[in-house]
Amino acid sequence: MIAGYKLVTTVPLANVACRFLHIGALDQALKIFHMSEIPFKHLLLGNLRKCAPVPEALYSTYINLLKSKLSCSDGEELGNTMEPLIDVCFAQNESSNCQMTNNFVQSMTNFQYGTSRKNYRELRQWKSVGNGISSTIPESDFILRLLTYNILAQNLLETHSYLYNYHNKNALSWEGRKPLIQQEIIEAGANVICIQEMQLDHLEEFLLPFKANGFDYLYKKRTNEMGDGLLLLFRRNQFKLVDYVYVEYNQTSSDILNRDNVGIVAKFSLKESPETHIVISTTHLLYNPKRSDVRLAQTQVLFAEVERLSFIENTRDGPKYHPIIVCGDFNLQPFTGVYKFITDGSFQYLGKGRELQENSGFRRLNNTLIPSCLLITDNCQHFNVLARRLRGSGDGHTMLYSRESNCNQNRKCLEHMLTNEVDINSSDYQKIAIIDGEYATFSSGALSHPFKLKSVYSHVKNNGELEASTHQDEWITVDYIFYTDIELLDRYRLPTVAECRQLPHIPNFVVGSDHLCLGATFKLKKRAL
Ligand code: KL2
Repeated sequence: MIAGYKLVTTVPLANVACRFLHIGALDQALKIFHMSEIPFKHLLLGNLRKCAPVPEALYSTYINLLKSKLSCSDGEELGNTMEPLIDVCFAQNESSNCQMTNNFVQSMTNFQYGTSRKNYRELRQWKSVGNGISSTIPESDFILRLLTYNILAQNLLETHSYLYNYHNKNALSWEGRKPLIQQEIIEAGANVICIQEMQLDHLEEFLLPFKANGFDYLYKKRTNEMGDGLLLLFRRNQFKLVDYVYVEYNQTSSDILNRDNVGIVAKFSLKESPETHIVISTTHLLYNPKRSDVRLAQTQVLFAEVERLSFIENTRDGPKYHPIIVCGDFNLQPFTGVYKFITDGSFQYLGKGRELQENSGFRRLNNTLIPSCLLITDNCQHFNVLARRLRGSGDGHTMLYSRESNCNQNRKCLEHMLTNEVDINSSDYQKIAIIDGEYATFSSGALSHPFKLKSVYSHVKNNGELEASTHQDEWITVDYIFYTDIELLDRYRLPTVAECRQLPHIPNFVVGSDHLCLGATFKLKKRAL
Protein backbone atom coordinates (compact mmCIF):
# COMPACT_ATOMS: atom_id res chain seq x y z
CA MET A 1 0.00 0.00 0.00
CA ILE A 2 2.82 2.41 0.76
CA ALA A 3 5.04 1.57 -2.15
CA GLY A 4 6.84 4.76 -3.06
CA TYR A 5 5.22 6.44 -0.07
CA LYS A 6 4.71 9.72 -1.79
CA LEU A 7 3.00 12.69 -0.27
CA VAL A 8 -0.39 11.54 -1.46
CA THR A 9 -0.34 8.64 0.97
CA THR A 10 1.79 9.99 3.77
CA VAL A 11 -0.13 13.14 4.45
CA PRO A 12 -3.45 11.53 5.21
CA LEU A 13 -1.66 8.78 7.11
CA ALA A 14 0.20 11.22 9.29
CA ASN A 15 -3.03 13.08 9.92
CA VAL A 16 -4.96 10.02 10.85
CA ALA A 17 -2.22 8.68 13.12
CA CYS A 18 -2.01 12.04 14.76
CA ARG A 19 -5.76 12.13 15.44
CA PHE A 20 -5.67 8.65 16.92
CA LEU A 21 -2.94 9.76 19.26
CA HIS A 22 -4.98 12.79 20.29
CA ILE A 23 -7.95 10.72 21.21
CA GLY A 24 -5.77 8.19 22.97
CA ALA A 25 -6.35 5.36 20.45
CA LEU A 26 -2.79 4.13 20.61
CA ASP A 27 -3.62 0.75 19.05
CA GLN A 28 -4.93 2.40 15.92
CA ALA A 29 -1.94 4.76 15.66
CA LEU A 30 0.39 1.81 16.05
CA LYS A 31 -1.43 -0.03 13.27
CA ILE A 32 -0.70 2.80 10.87
CA PHE A 33 2.84 2.92 12.08
CA HIS A 34 3.30 -0.80 11.50
CA MET A 35 2.02 -0.53 7.95
CA SER A 36 4.66 1.95 6.87
CA GLU A 37 8.25 1.33 5.86
CA ILE A 38 11.32 2.45 7.73
CA PRO A 39 12.15 5.78 6.11
CA PHE A 40 8.53 6.79 6.46
CA LYS A 41 8.38 5.58 10.06
CA HIS A 42 11.28 7.80 10.85
CA LEU A 43 9.57 10.80 9.35
CA LEU A 44 6.21 9.95 10.75
CA LEU A 45 7.70 9.87 14.22
CA GLY A 46 9.44 13.20 13.78
CA ASN A 47 6.23 14.59 12.47
CA LEU A 48 3.95 13.22 15.11
CA ARG A 49 6.23 14.59 17.75
CA LYS A 50 5.35 18.03 16.55
CA CYS A 51 1.67 17.63 17.21
CA ALA A 52 1.33 15.19 20.09
CA PRO A 53 3.43 13.56 22.77
CA VAL A 54 4.58 10.40 21.06
CA PRO A 55 4.06 7.37 23.26
CA GLU A 56 7.02 5.24 24.25
CA ALA A 57 5.42 2.32 22.42
CA LEU A 58 5.90 3.97 19.05
CA TYR A 59 9.56 4.63 19.71
CA SER A 60 10.32 1.17 20.90
CA THR A 61 8.57 -0.39 17.89
CA TYR A 62 10.64 1.82 15.66
CA ILE A 63 13.93 1.13 17.37
CA ASN A 64 13.31 -2.63 17.52
CA LEU A 65 12.42 -2.69 13.89
CA LEU A 66 15.56 -0.83 12.93
CA LYS A 67 17.64 -3.19 15.02
CA SER A 68 16.12 -6.27 13.44
CA LYS A 69 16.56 -4.80 9.96
CA LEU A 70 20.15 -3.90 10.69
CA SER A 71 21.13 -7.29 12.00
CA CYS A 72 19.90 -9.07 8.89
CA SER A 73 20.46 -6.52 6.19
CA ASP A 74 24.10 -6.72 5.21
CA GLY A 75 24.12 -6.05 1.51
CA GLU A 76 20.43 -5.34 1.46
CA GLU A 77 19.21 -2.07 0.04
CA LEU A 78 16.40 -0.34 1.82
CA GLY A 79 16.08 2.27 -0.85
CA ASN A 80 17.27 5.79 -0.48
CA THR A 81 14.15 7.83 -0.90
CA MET A 82 13.17 9.93 2.01
CA GLU A 83 9.83 11.60 2.40
CA PRO A 84 10.04 15.38 2.28
CA LEU A 85 9.27 15.74 5.95
CA ILE A 86 8.67 19.43 5.84
CA ASP A 87 6.27 19.14 2.96
CA VAL A 88 4.26 16.70 5.01
CA CYS A 89 4.05 19.20 7.84
CA PHE A 90 2.71 21.77 5.46
CA ALA A 91 0.12 19.63 3.88
CA GLN A 92 -1.04 18.80 7.37
CA ASN A 93 -1.60 22.44 8.12
CA GLU A 94 -4.08 22.66 5.33
CA SER A 95 -6.19 19.70 6.21
CA SER A 96 -5.51 20.43 9.83
CA ASN A 97 -6.86 17.61 11.87
CA CYS A 98 -3.66 18.07 13.65
CA GLN A 99 -2.84 21.39 15.25
CA MET A 100 0.74 22.16 14.33
CA THR A 101 1.60 24.50 17.12
CA ASN A 102 5.29 23.96 16.82
CA ASN A 103 7.26 27.16 16.42
CA PHE A 104 9.36 25.71 13.66
CA VAL A 105 6.40 24.98 11.42
CA GLN A 106 4.62 28.23 12.30
CA SER A 107 7.63 30.30 11.41
CA MET A 108 8.22 28.31 8.30
CA THR A 109 4.83 29.46 7.06
CA ASN A 110 5.69 33.10 7.60
CA PHE A 111 8.93 32.48 5.83
CA GLN A 112 7.16 31.43 2.65
CA TYR A 113 8.90 28.16 2.93
CA GLY A 114 7.66 26.83 -0.40
CA THR A 115 9.18 29.61 -2.48
CA SER A 116 12.44 29.63 -0.59
CA ARG A 117 12.84 25.91 -0.92
CA LYS A 118 12.22 26.16 -4.64
CA ASN A 119 14.76 28.98 -4.97
CA TYR A 120 17.33 27.05 -3.03
CA ARG A 121 16.74 23.88 -5.03
CA GLU A 122 17.23 25.81 -8.25
CA LEU A 123 20.60 27.02 -7.05
CA ARG A 124 21.70 23.54 -5.99
CA GLN A 125 21.60 21.27 -8.99
CA TRP A 126 23.87 18.47 -10.06
CA LYS A 127 25.85 19.84 -12.99
CA SER A 128 27.85 17.70 -15.39
CA VAL A 129 31.56 18.24 -15.75
CA GLY A 130 33.05 17.18 -19.09
CA ASN A 131 31.01 14.33 -20.51
CA GLY A 132 29.01 13.86 -17.33
CA ILE A 133 27.45 10.55 -16.39
CA SER A 134 26.56 8.32 -19.30
CA SER A 135 23.34 6.36 -19.18
CA THR A 136 25.12 3.03 -19.25
CA ILE A 137 27.93 2.33 -16.86
CA PRO A 138 30.51 -0.10 -18.20
CA GLU A 139 31.43 -3.11 -16.06
CA SER A 140 34.92 -1.65 -15.68
CA ASP A 141 33.74 1.48 -13.83
CA PHE A 142 32.42 2.19 -10.38
CA ILE A 143 30.41 5.33 -9.74
CA LEU A 144 31.15 7.00 -6.43
CA ARG A 145 29.11 9.94 -5.18
CA LEU A 146 30.52 11.76 -2.17
CA LEU A 147 29.13 14.58 -0.05
CA THR A 148 30.84 16.74 2.54
CA TYR A 149 28.79 18.84 4.90
CA ASN A 150 29.59 20.85 8.02
CA ILE A 151 26.25 20.53 9.81
CA LEU A 152 26.90 23.06 12.62
CA ALA A 153 27.00 21.38 16.00
CA GLN A 154 24.22 22.69 18.21
CA ASN A 155 26.60 23.31 21.10
CA LEU A 156 28.82 25.47 18.86
CA LEU A 157 25.77 27.35 17.64
CA GLU A 158 24.84 28.01 21.26
CA THR A 159 28.40 28.91 22.30
CA HIS A 160 28.63 31.44 19.46
CA SER A 161 25.01 32.54 19.60
CA TYR A 162 25.98 36.15 18.79
CA LEU A 163 26.70 34.95 15.24
CA TYR A 164 23.03 34.19 14.73
CA ASN A 165 21.45 37.53 15.61
CA TYR A 166 20.03 38.06 12.13
CA HIS A 167 18.46 34.64 11.99
CA ASN A 168 14.97 33.51 12.67
CA LYS A 169 15.44 32.06 16.14
CA ASN A 170 13.00 29.27 15.42
CA ALA A 171 15.20 27.96 12.62
CA LEU A 172 18.08 27.40 15.04
CA SER A 173 16.78 24.44 17.02
CA TRP A 174 18.45 21.08 16.45
CA GLU A 175 15.05 19.41 16.19
CA GLY A 176 14.22 21.65 13.26
CA ARG A 177 17.63 21.60 11.58
CA LYS A 178 18.26 17.88 11.81
CA PRO A 179 15.54 16.72 9.38
CA LEU A 180 16.51 19.41 6.85
CA ILE A 181 20.11 18.23 6.96
CA GLN A 182 19.18 14.55 6.76
CA GLN A 183 16.77 15.18 3.95
CA GLU A 184 19.22 17.09 1.79
CA ILE A 185 21.86 14.41 2.34
CA ILE A 186 19.61 11.45 1.68
CA GLU A 187 18.05 13.03 -1.40
CA ALA A 188 21.51 13.38 -2.94
CA GLY A 189 21.86 9.58 -3.06
CA ALA A 190 25.57 9.51 -2.19
CA ASN A 191 27.48 6.37 -1.29
CA VAL A 192 30.00 8.16 0.94
CA ILE A 193 29.07 11.06 3.21
CA CYS A 194 31.54 13.10 5.26
CA ILE A 195 30.13 15.23 8.02
CA GLN A 196 31.88 17.80 10.20
CA GLU A 197 30.59 19.17 13.52
CA MET A 198 28.61 16.04 14.35
CA GLN A 199 27.82 16.38 18.03
CA LEU A 200 28.46 13.13 19.86
CA ASP A 201 25.30 13.19 21.92
CA HIS A 202 23.22 13.68 18.75
CA LEU A 203 24.98 10.93 16.87
CA GLU A 204 22.87 7.92 17.71
CA GLU A 205 19.63 9.55 16.70
CA PHE A 206 21.14 11.19 13.65
CA LEU A 207 22.39 7.83 12.39
CA LEU A 208 19.00 6.08 12.42
CA PRO A 209 17.87 6.79 8.86
CA PHE A 210 21.40 6.18 7.56
CA LYS A 211 21.71 2.83 9.27
CA ALA A 212 18.31 1.93 7.93
CA ASN A 213 19.48 2.94 4.46
CA GLY A 214 22.46 0.58 4.53
CA PHE A 215 25.26 2.83 5.82
CA ASP A 216 28.09 1.96 8.19
CA TYR A 217 30.17 4.71 9.75
CA LEU A 218 33.34 5.95 11.43
CA TYR A 219 33.19 8.68 14.04
CA LYS A 220 36.00 10.69 15.60
CA LYS A 221 35.34 13.29 18.27
CA ARG A 222 37.60 16.29 18.65
CA THR A 223 40.05 15.91 21.50
CA ASN A 224 38.66 18.74 23.61
CA GLU A 225 35.34 19.13 25.37
CA MET A 226 33.44 20.81 22.53
CA GLY A 227 31.57 17.55 22.00
CA ASP A 228 31.58 17.52 18.20
CA GLY A 229 33.56 15.56 15.66
CA LEU A 230 33.70 13.93 12.25
CA LEU A 231 31.32 11.34 10.86
CA LEU A 232 32.14 9.32 7.76
CA LEU A 233 29.26 7.24 6.40
CA PHE A 234 29.67 4.63 3.68
CA ARG A 235 27.39 2.10 2.02
CA ARG A 236 28.15 -1.24 3.56
CA ASN A 237 27.01 -3.26 0.54
CA GLN A 238 29.45 -1.42 -1.74
CA PHE A 239 32.53 -0.78 0.39
CA LYS A 240 34.68 -2.92 2.61
CA LEU A 241 36.61 -0.92 5.19
CA VAL A 242 40.16 -2.26 4.85
CA ASP A 243 42.04 0.10 7.14
CA TYR A 244 41.47 3.43 8.85
CA VAL A 245 43.03 5.86 11.25
CA TYR A 246 41.65 8.59 13.48
CA VAL A 247 44.12 11.46 13.26
CA GLU A 248 44.63 13.80 16.20
CA TYR A 249 46.41 17.07 15.48
CA ASN A 250 47.12 17.67 19.14
CA GLN A 251 50.56 16.07 19.22
CA THR A 252 53.14 18.21 20.94
CA SER A 253 53.51 21.03 23.37
CA SER A 254 54.78 23.24 20.56
CA ASP A 255 52.39 26.00 19.62
CA ILE A 256 51.67 24.53 16.21
CA LEU A 257 50.30 21.06 16.87
CA ASN A 258 48.48 21.69 20.12
CA ARG A 259 44.94 22.24 18.82
CA ASP A 260 42.13 19.73 19.19
CA ASN A 261 41.09 19.30 15.58
CA VAL A 262 40.96 15.82 14.09
CA GLY A 263 40.82 13.91 10.83
CA ILE A 264 39.69 10.51 9.57
CA VAL A 265 41.52 8.56 6.88
CA ALA A 266 39.77 5.44 5.61
CA LYS A 267 40.87 2.90 3.05
CA PHE A 268 38.12 1.02 1.25
CA SER A 269 38.03 -1.77 -1.25
CA LEU A 270 35.04 -2.24 -3.54
CA LYS A 271 32.93 -5.25 -2.74
CA GLU A 272 32.30 -5.80 -6.46
CA SER A 273 36.03 -5.48 -7.24
CA PRO A 274 38.14 -6.27 -4.16
CA GLU A 275 41.37 -5.26 -5.92
CA THR A 276 40.09 -1.71 -6.32
CA HIS A 277 40.85 0.59 -3.43
CA ILE A 278 40.21 4.20 -2.61
CA VAL A 279 41.38 6.28 0.34
CA ILE A 280 38.86 8.78 1.62
CA SER A 281 39.74 11.34 4.23
CA THR A 282 37.82 14.09 5.96
CA THR A 283 38.86 16.79 8.40
CA HIS A 284 37.85 20.03 10.07
CA LEU A 285 40.88 22.26 10.52
CA LEU A 286 41.49 25.01 13.06
CA TYR A 287 39.17 28.03 12.82
CA ASN A 288 41.47 30.88 13.98
CA PRO A 289 41.70 32.98 10.80
CA LYS A 290 45.17 34.23 11.71
CA ARG A 291 46.79 30.81 12.11
CA SER A 292 47.19 29.37 8.65
CA ASP A 293 50.55 28.05 9.81
CA VAL A 294 48.65 25.74 12.18
CA ARG A 295 46.35 24.60 9.36
CA LEU A 296 49.42 23.91 7.21
CA ALA A 297 50.95 21.77 9.96
CA GLN A 298 47.63 19.94 10.45
CA THR A 299 47.48 19.26 6.72
CA GLN A 300 51.03 17.89 6.80
CA VAL A 301 50.07 15.40 9.51
CA LEU A 302 46.87 14.39 7.71
CA PHE A 303 48.70 13.88 4.43
CA ALA A 304 51.34 11.69 6.09
CA GLU A 305 48.52 9.36 7.13
CA VAL A 306 46.89 9.55 3.70
CA GLU A 307 50.28 8.68 2.19
CA ARG A 308 50.71 5.70 4.49
CA LEU A 309 47.26 4.25 3.75
CA SER A 310 47.23 4.90 0.00
CA PHE A 311 50.70 3.59 -0.86
CA ILE A 312 50.76 0.67 -3.30
CA GLU A 313 54.36 0.19 -4.40
CA ASN A 314 57.52 1.89 -5.56
CA THR A 315 58.10 1.85 -9.28
CA ARG A 316 60.80 3.24 -11.51
CA ASP A 317 58.66 6.36 -11.89
CA GLY A 318 58.33 6.77 -8.13
CA PRO A 319 55.71 5.64 -5.65
CA LYS A 320 52.26 4.57 -6.81
CA TYR A 321 49.14 5.36 -4.79
CA HIS A 322 45.49 4.35 -4.74
CA PRO A 323 42.96 7.01 -5.74
CA ILE A 324 42.41 9.59 -2.99
CA ILE A 325 39.66 11.97 -1.91
CA VAL A 326 40.34 14.50 0.85
CA CYS A 327 37.39 16.65 1.84
CA GLY A 328 35.94 18.71 4.64
CA ASP A 329 36.01 22.10 6.25
CA PHE A 330 39.55 23.46 5.97
CA ASN A 331 38.71 26.91 7.35
CA LEU A 332 40.76 28.56 4.63
CA GLN A 333 39.95 30.35 1.42
CA PRO A 334 40.72 29.33 -2.15
CA PHE A 335 44.11 30.22 -3.58
CA THR A 336 45.61 31.10 -0.17
CA GLY A 337 48.71 29.41 1.30
CA VAL A 338 47.40 26.03 2.45
CA TYR A 339 45.15 25.75 -0.60
CA LYS A 340 48.18 26.34 -2.82
CA PHE A 341 50.11 23.72 -0.90
CA ILE A 342 47.33 21.17 -1.44
CA THR A 343 46.77 21.86 -5.14
CA ASP A 344 50.32 22.78 -6.23
CA GLY A 345 52.02 20.02 -4.25
CA SER A 346 54.57 22.31 -2.63
CA PHE A 347 54.75 25.47 -0.56
CA GLN A 348 57.46 27.52 1.10
CA TYR A 349 56.51 28.80 4.55
CA LEU A 350 59.96 30.09 5.53
CA GLY A 351 59.86 33.88 5.87
CA LYS A 352 56.07 34.14 5.61
CA GLY A 353 53.80 35.37 8.39
CA ARG A 354 51.44 33.09 10.28
CA GLU A 355 48.75 33.85 7.73
CA LEU A 356 51.17 32.47 5.15
CA GLN A 357 51.10 35.61 3.10
CA GLU A 358 54.11 37.17 1.51
CA ASN A 359 55.70 40.01 3.51
CA SER A 360 53.08 40.01 6.23
CA GLY A 361 53.13 39.71 9.96
CA PHE A 362 55.83 40.56 12.40
CA ARG A 363 56.34 36.92 13.35
CA ARG A 364 58.06 35.43 10.36
CA LEU A 365 58.09 31.64 10.21
CA ASN A 366 61.51 30.04 10.44
CA ASN A 367 62.69 26.84 8.79
CA THR A 368 60.85 24.48 11.18
CA LEU A 369 57.09 24.00 11.03
CA ILE A 370 56.51 20.81 13.04
CA PRO A 371 59.10 19.33 15.39
CA SER A 372 61.36 16.64 13.92
CA CYS A 373 60.52 14.25 16.78
CA LEU A 374 57.28 13.46 14.96
CA LEU A 375 59.43 12.02 12.19
CA ILE A 376 57.21 13.37 9.43
CA THR A 377 59.32 14.49 6.49
CA ASP A 378 58.92 17.72 4.56
CA ASN A 379 57.31 15.58 1.84
CA CYS A 380 54.51 14.45 4.21
CA GLN A 381 55.85 10.94 4.70
CA HIS A 382 56.51 9.08 7.93
CA PHE A 383 60.27 8.62 8.06
CA ASN A 384 60.07 5.13 9.60
CA VAL A 385 57.50 4.00 7.06
CA LEU A 386 59.45 5.42 4.15
CA ALA A 387 62.80 4.05 5.30
CA ARG A 388 61.51 0.51 5.79
CA ARG A 389 59.65 0.61 2.51
CA LEU A 390 62.73 1.73 0.58
CA ARG A 391 64.94 -0.80 2.32
CA GLY A 392 62.42 -3.57 1.78
CA SER A 393 62.16 -4.29 5.49
CA GLY A 394 58.40 -4.24 6.03
CA ASP A 395 56.06 -1.69 7.55
CA GLY A 396 57.37 1.04 9.79
CA HIS A 397 55.55 2.70 12.67
CA THR A 398 54.41 6.28 12.84
CA MET A 399 55.19 8.55 15.76
CA LEU A 400 51.63 9.85 15.97
CA TYR A 401 50.03 9.78 19.35
CA SER A 402 46.38 9.00 19.91
CA ARG A 403 44.29 9.48 23.01
CA GLU A 404 42.26 6.42 22.03
CA SER A 405 45.54 4.70 22.52
CA ASN A 406 46.42 1.14 22.06
CA CYS A 407 50.02 0.20 22.76
CA ASN A 408 51.71 1.36 19.61
CA GLN A 409 50.12 4.75 19.87
CA ASN A 410 50.80 5.81 23.41
CA ARG A 411 53.68 8.09 24.19
CA LYS A 412 55.78 5.64 26.14
CA CYS A 413 55.71 2.98 23.45
CA LEU A 414 56.47 5.52 20.77
CA GLU A 415 59.81 6.36 22.31
CA HIS A 416 61.10 2.91 21.42
CA MET A 417 60.43 3.59 17.78
CA LEU A 418 62.70 6.55 17.51
CA THR A 419 65.39 6.17 14.95
CA ASN A 420 68.93 7.29 15.53
CA GLU A 421 69.17 8.51 11.95
CA VAL A 422 67.19 11.67 12.64
CA ASP A 423 68.20 14.15 15.33
CA ILE A 424 64.86 14.55 17.07
CA ASN A 425 66.06 17.40 19.26
CA SER A 426 67.24 19.54 16.42
CA SER A 427 65.33 22.22 14.60
CA ASP A 428 68.07 22.63 12.01
CA TYR A 429 67.66 21.55 8.44
CA GLN A 430 68.37 17.82 8.07
CA LYS A 431 68.80 15.84 4.90
CA ILE A 432 69.07 12.12 5.46
CA ALA A 433 70.05 9.57 2.84
CA ILE A 434 67.85 6.48 3.07
CA ILE A 435 69.11 4.48 0.13
CA ASP A 436 71.08 5.48 -2.93
CA GLY A 437 69.44 8.57 -4.39
CA GLU A 438 66.55 8.65 -1.90
CA TYR A 439 66.54 11.34 0.77
CA ALA A 440 64.26 12.61 3.47
CA THR A 441 64.40 16.22 4.64
CA PHE A 442 63.25 17.93 7.82
CA SER A 443 62.96 21.66 8.59
CA SER A 444 63.78 22.81 5.08
CA GLY A 445 61.40 25.78 5.22
CA ALA A 446 59.13 24.26 2.57
CA LEU A 447 56.65 21.40 2.33
CA SER A 448 55.69 19.15 -0.53
CA HIS A 449 53.44 16.12 -0.92
CA PRO A 450 53.33 13.33 -3.50
CA PHE A 451 49.70 13.73 -4.70
CA LYS A 452 48.35 15.64 -7.68
CA LEU A 453 45.21 16.88 -5.98
CA LYS A 454 42.56 18.87 -7.80
CA SER A 455 39.59 20.70 -6.35
CA VAL A 456 36.11 19.58 -7.46
CA TYR A 457 34.98 23.20 -7.48
CA SER A 458 36.72 25.97 -9.39
CA HIS A 459 35.63 28.59 -6.77
CA VAL A 460 35.21 31.19 -9.51
CA LYS A 461 32.45 30.92 -12.12
CA ASN A 462 33.13 31.74 -15.76
CA ASN A 463 31.82 35.27 -15.30
CA GLY A 464 34.36 35.86 -12.52
CA GLU A 465 31.90 35.56 -9.65
CA LEU A 466 33.06 33.69 -6.55
CA GLU A 467 31.29 30.65 -5.16
CA ALA A 468 30.58 30.33 -1.44
CA SER A 469 30.16 27.44 0.98
CA THR A 470 29.49 29.27 4.25
CA HIS A 471 28.58 32.62 5.72
CA GLN A 472 30.91 34.14 8.27
CA ASP A 473 31.15 37.92 8.12
CA GLU A 474 30.81 37.47 4.39
CA TRP A 475 29.93 34.61 2.06
CA ILE A 476 33.13 32.64 1.52
CA THR A 477 34.41 29.19 0.58
CA VAL A 478 36.10 27.13 3.30
CA ASP A 479 34.85 23.63 2.38
CA TYR A 480 36.50 21.51 -0.28
CA ILE A 481 36.65 18.19 -2.04
CA PHE A 482 40.13 17.37 -3.42
CA TYR A 483 40.72 14.27 -5.48
CA THR A 484 43.25 12.41 -7.56
CA ASP A 485 43.29 9.42 -9.95
CA ILE A 486 39.54 9.37 -10.46
CA GLU A 487 37.40 11.13 -13.03
CA LEU A 488 35.02 13.89 -11.97
CA LEU A 489 31.61 13.45 -13.62
CA ASP A 490 29.42 16.01 -11.93
CA ARG A 491 29.15 18.25 -8.89
CA TYR A 492 26.46 19.64 -6.63
CA ARG A 493 26.54 23.21 -7.82
CA LEU A 494 27.51 25.87 -5.28
CA PRO A 495 25.81 29.26 -5.52
CA THR A 496 27.76 32.45 -6.20
CA VAL A 497 28.21 35.06 -3.51
CA ALA A 498 25.56 37.22 -5.22
CA GLU A 499 23.09 34.31 -5.25
CA CYS A 500 23.85 33.56 -1.61
CA ARG A 501 23.05 37.13 -0.64
CA GLN A 502 19.51 36.56 -1.91
CA LEU A 503 19.04 33.70 0.55
CA PRO A 504 17.73 34.34 4.04
CA HIS A 505 20.54 33.97 6.60
CA ILE A 506 21.53 30.33 7.04
CA PRO A 507 20.56 28.22 8.92
CA ASN A 508 16.99 28.94 7.88
CA PHE A 509 13.90 26.81 7.24
CA VAL A 510 15.38 25.35 4.09
CA VAL A 511 19.12 25.11 4.77
CA GLY A 512 19.79 23.36 8.07
CA SER A 513 23.38 24.55 8.69
CA ASP A 514 25.60 27.61 8.44
CA HIS A 515 27.49 25.78 5.66
CA LEU A 516 26.28 24.48 2.32
CA CYS A 517 26.67 20.84 1.43
CA LEU A 518 29.25 19.99 -1.26
CA GLY A 519 28.98 16.96 -3.51
CA ALA A 520 30.65 15.25 -6.44
CA THR A 521 30.25 12.11 -8.53
CA PHE A 522 33.37 10.28 -9.68
CA LYS A 523 34.21 7.42 -11.95
CA LEU A 524 36.60 4.95 -10.42
CA LYS A 525 38.31 2.51 -12.80
CA LYS A 526 38.23 -0.99 -11.39
CA ARG A 527 41.62 -2.61 -11.11
CA ALA A 528 42.05 -5.86 -12.96
CA LEU A 529 43.21 -8.83 -10.91
O1 KL2 B 1 34.37 28.36 10.65
V1 KL2 B 1 33.53 26.87 11.25
O2 KL2 B 1 32.92 27.75 12.75
O3 KL2 B 1 34.30 25.80 10.03
O4 KL2 B 1 31.90 26.93 10.48
O5 KL2 B 1 34.79 26.05 12.45
C1 KL2 B 1 34.73 26.62 13.70
C2 KL2 B 1 33.92 27.86 13.70
C3 KL2 B 1 34.00 25.74 14.67
C4 KL2 B 1 34.88 24.72 15.32
O6 KL2 B 1 35.90 25.31 16.03
O7 KL2 B 1 33.46 26.61 15.63
C5 KL2 B 1 33.34 27.91 15.09
N1 KL2 B 1 34.18 32.81 16.21
C6 KL2 B 1 33.34 32.25 15.34
N2 KL2 B 1 33.24 30.93 15.16
C7 KL2 B 1 34.01 30.16 15.88
C8 KL2 B 1 34.94 30.66 16.81
C9 KL2 B 1 34.99 32.06 16.96
N3 KL2 B 1 35.83 32.63 17.83
N4 KL2 B 1 35.58 29.63 17.37
C10 KL2 B 1 35.08 28.52 16.81
N5 KL2 B 1 34.13 28.81 15.91
